[in-house]
Amino acid sequence: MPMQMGFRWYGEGNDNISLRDIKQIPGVTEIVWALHHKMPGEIWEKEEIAKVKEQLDRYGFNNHVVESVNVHDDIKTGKPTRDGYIENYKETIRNLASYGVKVICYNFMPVFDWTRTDLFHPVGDGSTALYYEKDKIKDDYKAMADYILSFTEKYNMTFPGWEPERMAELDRLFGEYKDISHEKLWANLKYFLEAVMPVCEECGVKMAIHMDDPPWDIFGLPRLLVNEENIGRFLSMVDHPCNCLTLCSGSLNADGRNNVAKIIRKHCDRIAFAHIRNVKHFENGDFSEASHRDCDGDTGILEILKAYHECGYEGYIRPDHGRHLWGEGPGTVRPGYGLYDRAMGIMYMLGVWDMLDRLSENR
Ligand code: DNO
Repeated sequence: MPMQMGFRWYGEGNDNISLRDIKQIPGVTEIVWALHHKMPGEIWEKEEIAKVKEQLDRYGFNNHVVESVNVHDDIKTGKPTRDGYIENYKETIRNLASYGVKVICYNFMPVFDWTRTDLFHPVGDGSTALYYEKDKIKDDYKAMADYILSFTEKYNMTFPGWEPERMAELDRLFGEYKDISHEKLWANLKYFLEAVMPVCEECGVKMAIHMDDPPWDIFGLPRLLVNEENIGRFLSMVDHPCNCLTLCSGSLNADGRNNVAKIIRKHCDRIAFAHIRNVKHFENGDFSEASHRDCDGDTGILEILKAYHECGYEGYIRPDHGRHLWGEGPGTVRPGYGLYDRAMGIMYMLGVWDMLDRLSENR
């Protein structure tokens, strides 16, 4: 079985890109989906899951990968209320599994999910891409949240992990993380995973943690999934076949010291979901996202695909963020999630993969 190609879709009425459009991209069998109206901690009900499955079935797409079921902050901070939220999470896992879901992507980043300072930064060829200006992410977390929320409000588009309800309470949230050191966060992650692993095993679901993006502490908040050493610690901390990774090449390689291909070769059996994205670094520490073509960035896309191929990777894969092209921009697409560049990314990856198949047959 080859790797299985997916495309992230925000759902009916919530994404300007339709399943009909996605159907025309060669090689896509998986829709990476979520119930985006759900707040962290809420149970995903069977009827809601069934509805999405029906929509995907109509186009012959699989619903095997969910991105994300977000984890409630009380679980991350280890509050006494966490047990109730963990019970809800288990119920969600059972409900998803009963409709065929196999992989659940999630993250354990405090307060903020992915963080960028410019959502539509000119790349230089007329397109725009997500951009990170290091000096802007210092202490003023409110300014950054306001910038992101100004988009969500203006264009009536919510971004996962940036729920306005949570962002409205930033001071309270930061207060709750005040005493959460890296070690406490590790312990809370372990507690959560040990609680859900038996349900995953019983249902045949893999939990696939997303890398922290960017892979370093921001605004004094600890981040864990940041490098090879910590990935190793994570996997051995809960050494269970259902405790897996969403290995996001772009998130990891925002720190140019991370060699993603090496990490793949080391942990391929525990990678359930691969996000492929290319990043271009600037000398001052800023970075821009780039097309999937190897030479357009510094992430080493060819070596990464070669590593997956050599390991016989059979898991799920998707192009991650793309640039915004040909009229795509604020209001028409979610930042990073236009149609065209992600579709081209898929064709690039499949081209490389097909050739690797051919070369290995001839060997
Ligand atoms: C960004 C995404 C992340 C990812 C979550 C997983 O575009 O890669 O938001 O979905 O971190 O929980």
